[in-house]
Amino acid sequence: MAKKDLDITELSIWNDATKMLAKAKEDGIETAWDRLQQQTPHCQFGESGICCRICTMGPCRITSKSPLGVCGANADVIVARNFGRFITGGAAGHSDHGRDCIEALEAVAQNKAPGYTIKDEAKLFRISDELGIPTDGRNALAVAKDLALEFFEDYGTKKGRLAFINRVPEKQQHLWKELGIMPRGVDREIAEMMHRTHMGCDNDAANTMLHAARVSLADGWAGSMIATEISDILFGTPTPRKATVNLGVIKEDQVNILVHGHNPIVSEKILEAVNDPELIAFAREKGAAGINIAGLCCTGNEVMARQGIPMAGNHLMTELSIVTGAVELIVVDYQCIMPSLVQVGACYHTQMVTTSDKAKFTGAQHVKFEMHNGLDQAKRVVRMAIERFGYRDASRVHIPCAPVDMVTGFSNEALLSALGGSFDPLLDAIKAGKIRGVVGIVGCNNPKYKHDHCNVNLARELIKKDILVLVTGCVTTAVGKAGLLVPDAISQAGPGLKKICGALSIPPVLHMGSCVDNARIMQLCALLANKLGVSMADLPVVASSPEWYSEKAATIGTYAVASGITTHLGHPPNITGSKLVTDLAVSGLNDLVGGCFLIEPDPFKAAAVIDERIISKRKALGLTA
Ligand code: XCC
Ligand code: SF4
Repeated sequence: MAKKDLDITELSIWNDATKMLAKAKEDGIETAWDRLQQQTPHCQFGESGICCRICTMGPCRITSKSPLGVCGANADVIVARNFGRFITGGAAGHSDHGRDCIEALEAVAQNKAPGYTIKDEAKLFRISDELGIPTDGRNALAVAKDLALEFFEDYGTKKGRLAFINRVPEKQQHLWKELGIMPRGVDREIAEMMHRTHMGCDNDAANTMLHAARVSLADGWAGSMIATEISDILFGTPTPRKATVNLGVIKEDQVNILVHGHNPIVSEKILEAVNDPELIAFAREKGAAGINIAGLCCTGNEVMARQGIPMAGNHLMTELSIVTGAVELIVVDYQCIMPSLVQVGACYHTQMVTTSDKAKFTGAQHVKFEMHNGLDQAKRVVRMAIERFGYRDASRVHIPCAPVDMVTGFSNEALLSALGGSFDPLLDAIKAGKIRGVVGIVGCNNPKYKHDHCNVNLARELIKKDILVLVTGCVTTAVGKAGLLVPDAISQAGPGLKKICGALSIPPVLHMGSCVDNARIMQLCALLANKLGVSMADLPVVASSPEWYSEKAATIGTYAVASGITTHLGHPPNITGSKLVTDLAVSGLNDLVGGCFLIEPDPFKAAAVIDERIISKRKALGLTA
């Protein structure tokens, strides 16, 4: 069936995106939006979660005429199993990234990682103290070795207890024990979900859903949290700094290298290589004014939050960044990298380079990064980019706009120091109703929505209501482009938020990092709950992922909910084929863990629903609405 032409102006709220979409069309390039159209309408069985492919007596699809799979599994069981595996995919992604960070820390501790160092020794000692690792009179590398070992044990089956569990308020810990969802170890919960969802195991949907919560908690309070803390130790804890955002950060007269993926271990070395005087001289020889590095997605968030590296775009901008015709090379690690980038790159002169054996792409060049050769490999990649500059066709270059300013780098440490060394002023502001609540808006883009429409408008609506907004992941780029990540944005905030942020000279929307850095938001909530002596579920805090797409985003939402924080999603996961599972997600969980999912695609309505939640939490704490 012939599809009608897409109306480009309806696909994104951004000029840089629509201009590049028009250019893509001219250049004959297919994008995610085109392919979405080809895939629409989606398979209803898949969309509602009632297709089971777990064994070869099937695949089975549930209909009114065939309500049971061959084995006798009903829609509830099938939906819960599919959701369980979905969450497990996300937890595995974050947590394996965390494991790579532990291996990096260990290699540094063993002097096997030339060029990598411990940038934040104070944090290394602080966290080691927190976890009971002796630090007195010991050198940093010895402590780092013990810390790496402590974290490795979080992945095993033997210890049975997460290193950071003491960060979780006691009320939550008690509840998790009661419900049997206290996470014991990252790999254990992940493997157990795969076991439970094998044919003939966990055939009680609610029980499977509880284990999904447990898997997600192992991600939030171990896998992701470890990734964040080690990245800070190795590359520095983010502090507020200026950066710029949108496709305008790509420079017409320079060699442009984009870093994409999630783990800063690769991108930090590329950044170092880009500043190498020899390579800069080589770039000049080739006729470029210099070498420019910019980020995409979460690796972009990592190097932006720590080093102020400009951000070219979020998930749906990755293909479009190549369409500028000015990108010599994209170097990736893993996660959220569209395989189409290889083909789009081939339409220009853009080289795609992969670096992890976990994420090879047919058609891309593989330059394997390991801890012992990181900087050398980075230099090789930068050299390749410089060589590509000679193949650029100037007549096909179009950089569609000028970059927008933003401020990044609000780690909890940075927030604490902005507040003068104590979270009390933040709590006082919340109690006084100047800041009525806090909402973390996180996650992705999805071509099913007008690109960034929900991400941006939800943030705008919330700050108007004196709600402090924290962002991570691809939402960062959206609100950054909208001008919400600068102190001047307080002009768009309600009077209370305006006053507080104005006094502190901070934006009303704070960038806290990448997706694994949602662990920072969890830690902040735990700190606030502990200070108030309440459970995390009592806080006037809500999470949101308006335009999410990935398994990881669903896992983040689930660990937030399981930690007591109600989470708004623009659309439900593929669970609507089971009333039992859907009811559990959107209300039943509330009685169990103190939080549940709210589903609302419209950002303006979502802001109202989120606000209602915040009002009810405030009232329950005896505060004014
Ligand atoms: Fe991926 Fe982290 Fe989503 Fe962006 S926000 S599309 S998961 S890069 Ni995590
Ligand atoms: Fe069908 Fe049951 Fe096999 Fe799933 S596990 S494919 S429902 S027979």
